[in-house]
Amino acid sequence: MDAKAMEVILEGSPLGAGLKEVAAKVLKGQRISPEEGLMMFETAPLSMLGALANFIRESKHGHKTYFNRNFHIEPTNVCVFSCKFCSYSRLYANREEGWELSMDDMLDKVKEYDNKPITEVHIVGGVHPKMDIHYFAELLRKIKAHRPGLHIKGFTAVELDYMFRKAKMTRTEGMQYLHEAGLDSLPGGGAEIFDSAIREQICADKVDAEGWLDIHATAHALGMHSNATMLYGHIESYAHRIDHMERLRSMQDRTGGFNTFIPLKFRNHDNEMSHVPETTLLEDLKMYAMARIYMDNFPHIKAYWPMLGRQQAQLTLSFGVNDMDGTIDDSTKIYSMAGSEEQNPSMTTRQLVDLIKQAGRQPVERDTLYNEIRDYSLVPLEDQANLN
Ligand code: V47
Ligand code: SF4
Repeated sequence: MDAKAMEVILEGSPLGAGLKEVAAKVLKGQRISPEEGLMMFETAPLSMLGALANFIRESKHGHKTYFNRNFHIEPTNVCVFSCKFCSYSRLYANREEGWELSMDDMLDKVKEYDNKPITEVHIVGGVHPKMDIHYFAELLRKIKAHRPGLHIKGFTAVELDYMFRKAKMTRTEGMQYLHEAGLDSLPGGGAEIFDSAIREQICADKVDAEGWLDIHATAHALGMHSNATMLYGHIESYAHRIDHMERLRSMQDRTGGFNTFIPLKFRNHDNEMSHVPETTLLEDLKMYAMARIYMDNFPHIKAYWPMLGRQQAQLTLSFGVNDMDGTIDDSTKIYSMAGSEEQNPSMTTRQLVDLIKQAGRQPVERDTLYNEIRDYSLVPLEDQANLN
């Protein structure tokens, strides 16, 4: 639907004047303020948010829905921090099963993909006191020596902050060192909710909002790209979500280095916040739609399908989302332990393509930086049968 048609529908709708005004701004491509964002969160019907978010998504990307072919390595589940929403911190506190992969284990994992058309490895894990920056630089060099073309997206700002401080390096020195060793970009984890009062209650001991933002700004200054996340649906309010998105949006105005915003739904299984109920599907769709509407300078909004489940991820494609992450092939535990929908998430290319097509969208394989690799709506059906 084009903007004109949407304006006509809005005009005849029973929405309040304030909401109609904000919706009209969105349709004209104008930025909404934090106050307007909060009003939308609090009062707008989901149908209106969905229509606006879908309008933006289709203006930016048409029906294109991106995914990549990637796999994850989780070096360890041991973590010195104690985030209350994390199933690892409970594990560590109880001295239950901790595990760590050796350098060879991790390289073997990379070698498993030797003849497969994978473009990215995503490395993220707990913060192990003995795995320092030099250890990880060595890992990066070895991966690059083995497969130079593989994009390495690795280490949350939480892991990096710990590594840099331990090595007594400035953020620029540390980032440069890892970048030279082979680190190409940063994933978006560790952001949680930036508000200090909420952070104090859910993840008091790890890097704060300013540190998280500064580490990403440091990467952007070196020409690296990164993602941003927000852990929502626990003890935060809509105002905290707006504050979080506002800080990211302002930083993006300055650096332009973020690729994707990924809202992460809080899952309450087996952690110290199990008493906090999880959000409903309606609330999740609202969150994705608001993310698309508010983050006007973020090119992409991603639904991380293992957390949401496949069918809900399909639904988000009509609520602003244009990226489905990847094939993943994940033997990692952080999400499955927290109660995510998928225990060992992995999809073949064929399954991902089908999932996107069933939702009426156009599947496009991308690399980490969103260069298009293959448009699967153009691949003949007989060739699609052989995708893996
Ligand atoms: O920061 C931990 C989250 C994040 C729970 O950049 C939980 O492409 C929900 O950021 N319920 C790490 N979430 C993962 C992450 C990520 C994932 C996929 C792709 C990308 C990307 C980034 O996992 C943590 C935290 O917010 N997390 N525990 C939980 N109970
Ligand atoms: Fe450690 Fe990350 Fe879990 Fe926090 S969320 S306890 S930093 S693994």
